[in-house]
Amino acid sequence: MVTFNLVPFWFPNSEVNGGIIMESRTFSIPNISCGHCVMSIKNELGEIEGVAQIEGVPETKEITVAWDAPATLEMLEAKLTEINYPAVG
Ligand SMILES: [Cu+2]
Repeated sequence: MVTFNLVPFWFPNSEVNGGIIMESRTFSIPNISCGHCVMSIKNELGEIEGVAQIEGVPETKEITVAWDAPATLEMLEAKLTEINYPAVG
C-alpha cells in the first residue's frame, strides 16, 4: 500500500510534460536508512519507462514518484518489493 499525495511541492499543478497530467504518489518505505538507499531506489525506479521524476527524503523514509504510461503503480510497487524496499500503507 502507498500513501496518496495529491500535490507534491515540486509538482504544483500536477501538469508537466507539455500539459500531460501525470500520476504521482508518495511511497512510505521503512527500509530506507540513509541517502544511499534513496539513491538506489532512484536508480532502480528511474529505469522504468514512463517514470518522470523521483524525489526522496531519507529522514522521513519517503519517495515521491511522478509517472505516466507505460509505467503503472503496480510496476513501481513490484520494483520496490523486488529491490527489498517495499512500500507500506
Ligand atoms: Cu541506506
